[in-house]
Amino acid sequence: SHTAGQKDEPRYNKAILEQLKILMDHYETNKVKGSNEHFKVINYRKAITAIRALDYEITSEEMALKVPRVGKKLAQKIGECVALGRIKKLDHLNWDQEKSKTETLFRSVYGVGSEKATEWYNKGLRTLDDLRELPDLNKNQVSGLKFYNDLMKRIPRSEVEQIGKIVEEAAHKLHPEIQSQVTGSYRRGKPDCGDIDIVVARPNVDNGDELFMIMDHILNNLINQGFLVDHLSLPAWEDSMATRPKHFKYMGICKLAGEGQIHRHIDILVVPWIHLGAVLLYFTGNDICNRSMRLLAANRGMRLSDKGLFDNVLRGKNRKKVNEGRWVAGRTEREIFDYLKIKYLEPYEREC
Ligand code: DCP
Ligand code: MG
Ligand code: MN
Repeated sequence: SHTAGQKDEPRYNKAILEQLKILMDHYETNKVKGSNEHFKVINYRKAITAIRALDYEITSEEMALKVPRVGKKLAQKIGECVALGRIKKLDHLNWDQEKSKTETLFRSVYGVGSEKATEWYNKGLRTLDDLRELPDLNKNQVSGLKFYNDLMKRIPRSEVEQIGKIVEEAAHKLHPEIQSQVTGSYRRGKPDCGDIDIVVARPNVDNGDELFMIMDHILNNLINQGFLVDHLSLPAWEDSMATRPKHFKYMGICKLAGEGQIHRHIDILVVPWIHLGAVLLYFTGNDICNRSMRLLAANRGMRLSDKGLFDNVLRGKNRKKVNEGRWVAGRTEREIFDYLKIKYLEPYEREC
């Protein structure tokens, strides 16, 4: 998973933050796929971020309600915390602090999800060194553990830029017309990033063979110069029956040349020109913004994916779609916003 690096200890609202985090971890650990626990976790995360940014103490439920991202239910819990010293809900939970802490630690390793974390905890494993001795780790988990300390560190914008230039140069060496853009949290203007997300496309090229060749060339160049040091996931040629042109995704570990450089997680996408807007929109995020745009599209009988916006989507029972719909937008981001009839959001406005 992509976990942010350690933040400074908060100066204000310490108890509130601590207890909300415990509840959030509880819902994260116990969430059932597709249940509303998932949204609960998102709401908690948003509220915690907002409270962490405050430069004053919250002393009442009313004050809590005025904090952006804090809704009624959460404000009530915060009210309990300031009045009683403890959120009541915590007493009702079968809260196992060691279990939760350990599972959170395990989940912070690249390639480890909730199920694995629980399985390992139940087997009696407690530390990262315990995990390192497991004989059946997959390739991602091995790399995640090997580079754990480096990957936990945030990447300053200046370094993201340097890394972006290296990929762009490799692309331009093949053809100067090829475009390479850094997306993700960098494009949203964050001061530092968890990883580097790069989207590559060549004007008017949608053909899978050519896109695969572009990816292949860029990767070989980056491997040869010693920039890519480990691979998490290589682009593959599966799903040849797909109705839309294919995307190629690479995930790996890179490191800039020179002393004292840190291993970084890099994602590179090579995509059809016709889908570039949809990919930029998806890969710029953030994930919550993506989710609400998809929901908005669905509410209008449309479907939004990283391949574009589709209209006339037929849905049957349980809103299950029965056809793909007709592709109506996706060459540019603006096209998608326009078709959905919503105001264009600049990347830095997509912090939902
Ligand atoms: N994304 C998504 N849903 C996911 C994962 C990713 O919609 N489950 C989209 C939105 C993200 C983008 O892909 O913004 C890039 O994914 P990252 O995990 O790299 O997230 P960010 O770049 O936004 O943040 P970070 O700084 O942690 O890398
Ligand atoms: Mg990112
Ligand atoms: Mn990423």
